[in-house]
Amino acid sequence: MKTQTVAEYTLTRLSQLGIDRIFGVPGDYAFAINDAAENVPGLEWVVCANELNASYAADGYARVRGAALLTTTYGVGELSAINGVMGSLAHRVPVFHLVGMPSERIQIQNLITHHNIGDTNYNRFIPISSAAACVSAVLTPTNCVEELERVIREALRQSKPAYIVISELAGYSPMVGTPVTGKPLAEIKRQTSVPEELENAIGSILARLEKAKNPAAIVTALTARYGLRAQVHELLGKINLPAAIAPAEKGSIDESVPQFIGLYNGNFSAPASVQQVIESADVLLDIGGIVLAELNAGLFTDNLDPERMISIRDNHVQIGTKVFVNTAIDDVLAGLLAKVKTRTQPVVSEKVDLLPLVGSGDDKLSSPSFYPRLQRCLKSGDTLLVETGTCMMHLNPMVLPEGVGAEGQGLWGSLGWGTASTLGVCLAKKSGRTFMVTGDGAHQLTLNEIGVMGRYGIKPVIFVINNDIYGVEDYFSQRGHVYDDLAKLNYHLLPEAFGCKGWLSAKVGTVAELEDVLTKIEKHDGAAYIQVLIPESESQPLPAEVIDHDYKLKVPPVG
Ligand SMILES: Cc1ncc(C[n+]2csc(CCOP(=O)(O)OP(=O)(O)O)c2C)c(N)n1
Ligand SMILES: [Mg+2]
Repeated sequence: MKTQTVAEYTLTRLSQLGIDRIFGVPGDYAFAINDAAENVPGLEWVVCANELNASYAADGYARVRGAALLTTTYGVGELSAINGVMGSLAHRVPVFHLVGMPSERIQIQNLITHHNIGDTNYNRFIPISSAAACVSAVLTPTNCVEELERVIREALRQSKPAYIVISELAGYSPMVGTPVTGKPLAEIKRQTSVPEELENAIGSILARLEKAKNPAAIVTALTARYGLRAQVHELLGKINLPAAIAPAEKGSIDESVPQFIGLYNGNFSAPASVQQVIESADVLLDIGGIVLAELNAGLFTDNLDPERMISIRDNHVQIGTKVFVNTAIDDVLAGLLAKVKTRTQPVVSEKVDLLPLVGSGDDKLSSPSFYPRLQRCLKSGDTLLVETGTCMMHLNPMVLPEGVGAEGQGLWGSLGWGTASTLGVCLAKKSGRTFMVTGDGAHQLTLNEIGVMGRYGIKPVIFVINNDIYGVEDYFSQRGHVYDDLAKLNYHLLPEAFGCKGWLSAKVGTVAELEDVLTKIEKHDGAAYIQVLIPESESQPLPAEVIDHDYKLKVPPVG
């Protein structure tokens, strides 16, 4: 058999994780990678509209499949992708970012090349791109076998992106050494425990739970990143304690399980009673390790007593001031499942219900009339993507029906992620539909990915919330700034302009129009793209004291 090139070997090895698509934009320094992506069996190119979109799409794909491939070219390409890869780092999504660079023959002769700034510092971009990764490597024919194993192990262990540079020359050179054949992601043990620490951690958690009178749980997205959704559900069922999610963790658990009580978000919890259940719990099991960023903590109105918290993170457990290290999250959950006593006390909570249907007929659409109707469209197997903007304030508290997943970017919050990540989620999902809700401003950042969606024949259901402004900014600033006004686009015409075939496209401004189009979507075997007119006046500033508390700009009171 012909020896594979370094680029072919790299892509073959990475695809063995269960990755069948590579997102990116080609470029001359990356041709070896680009060609390999075309030739490696089982791998398909997804040529995106730009590198930022490609990075968001890879992020979306990895959230479903567990890992993704992204390729960009030297300098101009990789720098454009950094925002998206940094979002993957924040949300603990393993994206392998492969970049081509000028060949060693150019480097050794000190030749000046394009995509640099007119000097011969070829390594300028390596630290910049590496900053968005937990591990990086420059692959050569002689180090690629070893280095690739290190990079894969570390990216999966930490569940974070990896940055891999392959020069054009190295990429086309035959690899040296014995190729490794890897296992699919689901079969890989990602974290390893030190048995004594693990045993002590599990013992301490059990002791705390045994004494607890009113325990509760918060589940975070990290559990899903490590493929532990099923174990979390099993554990919740066994301990039978009220469980909430925070905004950035939307989709971490099935919201139809009897233990689910709603959204914990400090003073903005929904239903409001969730705040009391979580904050007054004598033991709070924090499964995954909540990140108390302000948007995940009710604009810093959270009140979680660290003494009463048990945080199970990817490789450590913290119980008050006790810390156990090298405790793999899967081992901790398995140990708890095996040993924890089944609790039979009923979960007492306010029933979380479907949102009430508001408005009818010719009534102008509003958020209260739109979201309940969207909620009723979602079915088991569907995924809802939540873009940053006012839509997330409606979608995060909205209870999802059984079997409906959700993804959002509630920590990194980069506008435009929703539209482009839809491409990746759709291509990664093997069944079920993908719904995406975006504001018009966010959509304008990445809407050129619609053409790519049409090209690859995916069938998302997209709602563009058209209020003609960067609405959420009005929540945090005074209304009426010129910088919050948007160019007014005929969004519903875009699928056609972008060459999408068989897309159901419409503009809806009344309840009747919305209901009509939702009925059509139900019967339509194809993508749907709906421009939803929502009045600008819905965006209103938050009370001044809430904003002051959030921004912490005011001088603190004396005493
Ligand atoms: C890349 C990026 N640029 C700017 C921002 C700041 N930002 C946060 S929300 C927002 C407005 C969102 O407006 P839109 O998408 O129209 O949603 P709306 O709130 O109007 O529903 C802006 C500009 C951001 N989060 N990300
Ligand atoms: Mg808007």
